[in-house]
Amino acid sequence: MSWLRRPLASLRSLVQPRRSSAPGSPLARRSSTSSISAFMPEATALAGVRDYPALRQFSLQQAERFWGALARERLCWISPFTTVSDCDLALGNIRWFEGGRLNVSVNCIDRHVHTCPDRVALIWERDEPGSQVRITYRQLLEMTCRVANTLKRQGVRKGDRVTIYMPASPIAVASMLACTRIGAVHTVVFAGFSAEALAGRIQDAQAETVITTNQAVRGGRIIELKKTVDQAVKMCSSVKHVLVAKRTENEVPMSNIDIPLEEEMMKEEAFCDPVAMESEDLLFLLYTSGSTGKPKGLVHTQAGYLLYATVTHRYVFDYHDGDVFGCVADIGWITGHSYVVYGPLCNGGTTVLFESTPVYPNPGRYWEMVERLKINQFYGAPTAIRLLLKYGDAWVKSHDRSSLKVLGTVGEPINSEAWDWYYRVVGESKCPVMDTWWQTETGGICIAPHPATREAEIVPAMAMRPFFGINPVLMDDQGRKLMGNNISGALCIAQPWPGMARTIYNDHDRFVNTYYKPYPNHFFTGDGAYRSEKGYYQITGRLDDVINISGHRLATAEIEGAVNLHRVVAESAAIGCAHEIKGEASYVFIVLKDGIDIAEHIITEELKHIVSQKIAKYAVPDYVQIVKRLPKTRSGKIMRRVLRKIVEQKLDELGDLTTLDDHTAVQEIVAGVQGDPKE
Ligand code: 7RM
Repeated sequence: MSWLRRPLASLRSLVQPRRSSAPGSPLARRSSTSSISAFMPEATALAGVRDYPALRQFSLQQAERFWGALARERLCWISPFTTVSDCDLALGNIRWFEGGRLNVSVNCIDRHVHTCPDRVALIWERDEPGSQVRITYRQLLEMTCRVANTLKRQGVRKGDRVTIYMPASPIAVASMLACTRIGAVHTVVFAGFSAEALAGRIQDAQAETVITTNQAVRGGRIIELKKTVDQAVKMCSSVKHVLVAKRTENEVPMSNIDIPLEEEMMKEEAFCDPVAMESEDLLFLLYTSGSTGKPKGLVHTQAGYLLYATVTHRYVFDYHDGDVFGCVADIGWITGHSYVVYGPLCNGGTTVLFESTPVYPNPGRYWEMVERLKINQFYGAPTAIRLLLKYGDAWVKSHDRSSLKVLGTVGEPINSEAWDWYYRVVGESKCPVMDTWWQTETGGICIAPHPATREAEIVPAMAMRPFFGINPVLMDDQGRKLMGNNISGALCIAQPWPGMARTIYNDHDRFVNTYYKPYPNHFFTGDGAYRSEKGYYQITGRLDDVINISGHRLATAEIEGAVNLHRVVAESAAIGCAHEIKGEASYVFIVLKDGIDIAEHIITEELKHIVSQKIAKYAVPDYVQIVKRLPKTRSGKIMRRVLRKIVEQKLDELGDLTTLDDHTAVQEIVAGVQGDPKE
């Protein structure tokens, strides 16, 4: 079956004329009025959509009709929306599908229970290989309703924030969906974050309820999740209840605010009425790093986010009914939200919840799982692929991967060697590789090789084509739009799409300043990109002080904030440097306080400990170098660009040093780096 025909046919049905009306005719023009009932009859009218380029053009030029038709067809509404979109990018005001009401959990569960109650919704791939658990849509509905009723009994109401600190598991997914059922706002915190990082996010969200598990199990080891929550909750006066699910049989200390989740939910009814939510009501907050030391809680809302996750899941991965979708991201990241939970479930799919690591119990884990679960689409991170490549082909080839149809990567640039290995060895040159570019802010995939025809070329290690409705532009330093091809610039998106973030929780000014001020009337992504001779996009990396370690975002300011807490550190500068497996690692320069003498290897260990306590293990610096002073401008700004070039040993590319205050700083650091035995 051709990849092209089915999805194109079904998408095309959305834009097929019901009454003939060429774009631009009076009938078509009326469709731009704000009332959905006025343009509904001809919303789907479009002459001349014969291929993907035409459909893409339609999605951009008649975005309202395109998204309106999709929203009506793909989502199940309690009451219909009256406007498709109402956006003002200059002010960062973004609204989609207003007037409409729906419930996300109904879209992700109930409607599939009506059509196929015994279809498997979740396959929980537990840490212990071979011990997977399957949950049907019927079972997921019951679990979700019981958790929802438990939350209600604890006093959780529409709009309340609930922090979820759990490993990937059915109860975690049921907890997210339970929030959506009653209109609570979930904020999932990656269960690898430290107590302090968790506390900061609970405080910012002013969450009164936390859901966690007694322990977690990963790579054969027990992780004391509940203990971390206990430490965090001590710093958070807002928290009234902690619901504790059991991942292991081990007992953990329970206090008077702790509630055993499974025990309580079994006392509740197995059905809970879904709350009708407005399209623009909050769905979830998800914290991500910006360029300051304070992570920002990006806000996603109900209908637009859900629609975008659903549509991108279906078309980028060519997902069909009955396929088993295996996204190995953790639910604590946006990838887990959009492509483990919301996209696949809204499409009535079967989605894998991966609890383990790529190397447990051995480096064949992913492919043994692909064989055992018959996974059709596999979506992972370049860092894991680079790691597995090092272990050799035998771990892959000893497993039957004939179920695989599409491969995907996300989170960071993939180098050609890793891309090639993924394509040739893992996919046996039969599966297209989707290098998908997107962000927490974009809600779903924005640039990926598909949608395109099956026959269309895929250039290795390139995200390539904007998704329907996505209009990327490149800007120069002066904020001028760069025309033509074979050019690089700041990646912006020129027109709104339903999945984009609506604000930063409690800080709309920061939202506008970060994303909408730099290039007026455009969403600024923070990334640089190259547009090739043929018009394809390749992401070149962050333009701000955000680094990307193993696909996880981190601000250099966050690392510095933790490092500066050490009693002997006077000041510090963190930068990202290339790392074979992690993509980037952090390299920290420190200046010691006057009169302090400490060996570099000792302070390195102490700083690693602090960073892991304050942020997370993945954030610990790989290198620490003591320097006498940092290169600064005369106005006192640290010149990280200079530090990066020194570490990359590109001394001839130090660039303009006219603003540098003290040239000896650079000479000293160069001497230190070059003499560094670690290099
Ligand atoms: C989905 C996710 C977003 C940042 C983004 C980029 C980088 C993501 C790619 C990529 C090169 C890719 N959300 N990034 N995908 N860089 N190629 N295919 O990762 O909010 O956590 O990170 O990640 O810098 O801005 S995120």
